[in-house]
Amino acid sequence: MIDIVKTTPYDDQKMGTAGLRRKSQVVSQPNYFENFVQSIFNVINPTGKTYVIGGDGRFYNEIAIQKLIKMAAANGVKKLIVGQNGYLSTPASSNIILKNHTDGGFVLTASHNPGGPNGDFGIKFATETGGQCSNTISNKIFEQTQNITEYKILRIDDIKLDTLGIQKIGDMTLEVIDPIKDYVLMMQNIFDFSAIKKLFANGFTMCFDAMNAVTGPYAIEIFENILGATRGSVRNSTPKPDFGGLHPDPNLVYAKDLVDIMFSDNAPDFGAANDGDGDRNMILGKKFFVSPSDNLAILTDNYALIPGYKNGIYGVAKSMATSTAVARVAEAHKIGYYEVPTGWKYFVNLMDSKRITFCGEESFGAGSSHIREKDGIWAVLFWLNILAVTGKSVEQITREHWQKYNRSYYLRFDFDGIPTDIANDLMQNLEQKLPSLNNTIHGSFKIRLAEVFTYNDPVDNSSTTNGIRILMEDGSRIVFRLSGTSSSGATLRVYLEKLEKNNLNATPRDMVDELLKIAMEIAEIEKRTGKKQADIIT
Ligand code: VG1
Ligand code: CO
Repeated sequence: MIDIVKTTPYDDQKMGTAGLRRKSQVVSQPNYFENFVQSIFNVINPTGKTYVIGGDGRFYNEIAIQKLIKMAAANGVKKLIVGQNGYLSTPASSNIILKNHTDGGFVLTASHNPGGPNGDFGIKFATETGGQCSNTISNKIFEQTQNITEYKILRIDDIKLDTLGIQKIGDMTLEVIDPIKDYVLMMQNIFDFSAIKKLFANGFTMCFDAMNAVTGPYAIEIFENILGATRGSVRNSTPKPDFGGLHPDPNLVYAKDLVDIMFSDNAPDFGAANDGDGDRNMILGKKFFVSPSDNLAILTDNYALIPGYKNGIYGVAKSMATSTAVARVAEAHKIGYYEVPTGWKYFVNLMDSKRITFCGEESFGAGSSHIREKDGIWAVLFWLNILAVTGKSVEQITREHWQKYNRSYYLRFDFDGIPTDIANDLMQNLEQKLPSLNNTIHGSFKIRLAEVFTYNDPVDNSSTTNGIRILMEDGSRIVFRLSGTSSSGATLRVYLEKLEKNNLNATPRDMVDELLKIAMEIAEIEKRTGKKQADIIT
């Protein structure tokens, strides 16, 4: 029986950089999740359509997925494809959407944010493109959330999601699928699995940290079972609702155990980690870290070594805040190059129109047009493939890259938990100052251009502004943005890039120090936020 439940709006259901992300306690308020889901259904008119559903297994996933299935049935959805036990990584979900030509999908995740009752929960909504919905759609959904008065839900017992196969929920078909199988097939079609198998057979060692999140089972299957990495190469491999207390953000700060292993004397040859929903990656060599911006540049430069790309790539795109390392590679290979606002949704049109094949962000995200999301395990396999066919180490590959293309020293400084009005004022004040900054000299830097970044999408002609960039004459840059994924308060992100042609062996912190001082001063960070230094540096 369909229940029509009366409800009243919540005013905070606007999607950010990647879906809706809120404290678990906020999402579990009465009707909060239902309001948001019904608002999506009101916009997309789901009658007779097919959607994919999965999640990263975090706290509230089980409850949310039951609600979502019952609401889909009540709203006339024809078919749902659901990952077994409610699990699907974000990249696996994108693949299922595309492979089955479905009308879209839902991933229940707050991605790299912590989980648990005191952590965060979230929902990413994808369209038939396999990528997250555009701003136009998310604005329409927000409008619905502001006017919602009722939602529809099927009044039935909870649905069992542990057995593969097809069942009927009212008039709707529900298919529970293996979350891993199709993903593995896709990876086997891109990479040289036999070369990587040989690499492991010859004693190559790796440590992959799944951070108690969704990629554990994928990583065990691919790296250990299929490719033959030693048992135990994958750590923290069982998804847990609170990620075992870990913050599943694969960077030098939060993946500390892995970093300690990789910087110890008996480090394995290769290290990597993924985030909560499996779309981010961190790459490490023996006592060596590859910055995400360099990662994108290196993968792009080496595309021809990978079977799936050996016939050529269309082009490459990066988020504006990402370092310019990949721009130099694009120029050398004479391929298309684009800069978009932060967030994977901006890459989708470029991939669909065959303008780009690869894309990436400084926030540990890289991917290609095999799907419409970033893909953590894809990046790891890409490296394994490079290492297998070149016989070189991670460090060697990266150092040779710098020799060839110069080095963009790069760090991101996050100032967390700033009251929203203070953060907005800071950005506004900075914006007003921009014209007066052009051509001014600050220590050893001269500002060439200070501007609000505006992206004009070449496909749908939409225009989006995202952050402020200060470009120096020598190719160095300072970028300011407010985060669109924090679940409370505001996070100011300051991205610093120092371009170096000769000094290739310094530490990034030293190299960007002067830029940091300039950034602090221009944006009046200490005066306005009271913070003398960043909370997190990645
Ligand atoms: C952050 C990153 C951005 C990324 C987004 C979603 O957004 O900076 O590059 O696309 O998270 O990643 P923001 O607005 O907080 O800077 V995921 O892995 O959390 O979906
Ligand atoms: Co993620």
